[in-house]
Amino acid sequence: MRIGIVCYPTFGGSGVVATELGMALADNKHEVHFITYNQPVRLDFISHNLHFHEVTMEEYPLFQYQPYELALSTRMVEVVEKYQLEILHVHYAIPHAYAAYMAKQMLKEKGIDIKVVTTLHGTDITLVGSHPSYRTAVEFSINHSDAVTTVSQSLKEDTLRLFNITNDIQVIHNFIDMDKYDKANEKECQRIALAKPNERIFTHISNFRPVKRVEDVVKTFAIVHKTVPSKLLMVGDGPDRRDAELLAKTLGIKEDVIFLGNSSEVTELLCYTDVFLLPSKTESFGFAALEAMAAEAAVISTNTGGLPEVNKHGYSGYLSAIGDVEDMANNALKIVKDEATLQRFKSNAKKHTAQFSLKNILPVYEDIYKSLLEKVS
Ligand code: GMT
Repeated sequence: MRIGIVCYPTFGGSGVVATELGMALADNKHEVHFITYNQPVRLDFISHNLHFHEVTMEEYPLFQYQPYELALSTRMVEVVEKYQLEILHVHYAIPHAYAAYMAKQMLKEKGIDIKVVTTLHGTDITLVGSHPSYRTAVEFSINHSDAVTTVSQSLKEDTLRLFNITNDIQVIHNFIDMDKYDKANEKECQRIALAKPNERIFTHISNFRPVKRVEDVVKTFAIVHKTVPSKLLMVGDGPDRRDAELLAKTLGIKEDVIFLGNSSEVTELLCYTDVFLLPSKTESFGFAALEAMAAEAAVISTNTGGLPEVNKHGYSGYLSAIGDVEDMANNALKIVKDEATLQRFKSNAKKHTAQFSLKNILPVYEDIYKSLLEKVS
């Protein structure tokens, strides 16, 4: 099939999932075209069946805000026509689903029936999408997509609760390419570069936005650090990074909290990790936690949104109420208290990711595309 993928090209979960999906589809002999404003960060190669089309914008002094969705829908029309795409798979409703609807209408005028699949990722529904400034347009574009998917059951329920949805929604969990992690696990992990042999390594990866509650990461770690020699790796960048750095200093643990900034070497960094911390306020799925589990890290997270669908309480890690750093720290201490318990949680975490394996999830997306192409409109 010839498939266009529209996503944010950044380190955010939706862009990462969309890029991994596109690369896996290309591996499976489909022709994949990414349409976005930059080459996606995880797209590390372009091949004969994997293409990238940049969306460019014309600056004009009258515009206080650049009309990105206009440029995006124009580019979608061009690429669909030029490469005879059959499917447009847009990730994150705002503004991608809306722009895809416009592209679909423009293509219809030219006698082309492009099928639009919208995958909802989380904040496009829970935080931003349901805001009165966007709600009507988001609801319209969900209802006018040819197929709609959410990355968790919890996000489906949120979507049905927050919008008046007349379309079907299929839940397709985020996935992981187990082979990639198995290969990474085979490599020798140079832990000693970051921590002493007796130290436990905790990791947090995010875009450091308020929804991630990065200060809770530092507070949780500070409690654990009092009794267990340990290091905290903070991977990513964003508005709350500075506050987290200041908090680590105030709590007197600055030397053991390492801020690494954004990284494309997530698999390599996760190989050091014993426990992954994700104390988010809301999380439709928690792809970062799934990646950590695939790299054999136990997970301490909140029990919000789709996290209970990913992290199994008492098995792959523990779930706590939002903001309850004492509980998160106590749970972390239960995991790292002795080597045997830690190894059991780490291995359970890895086992639990099997149900999210690319091998299981990719055919589900392919089936959606196929069934749309079989439909006569
Ligand atoms: O978590 C973020 O801030 C990034 C955001 C995104 O859209 O890029 O992530 C969302 O999509 C991910 C992939 O499906 C999910 O794993 C994240 O849970 C979800 N984030 C939230 O719901 C806050």
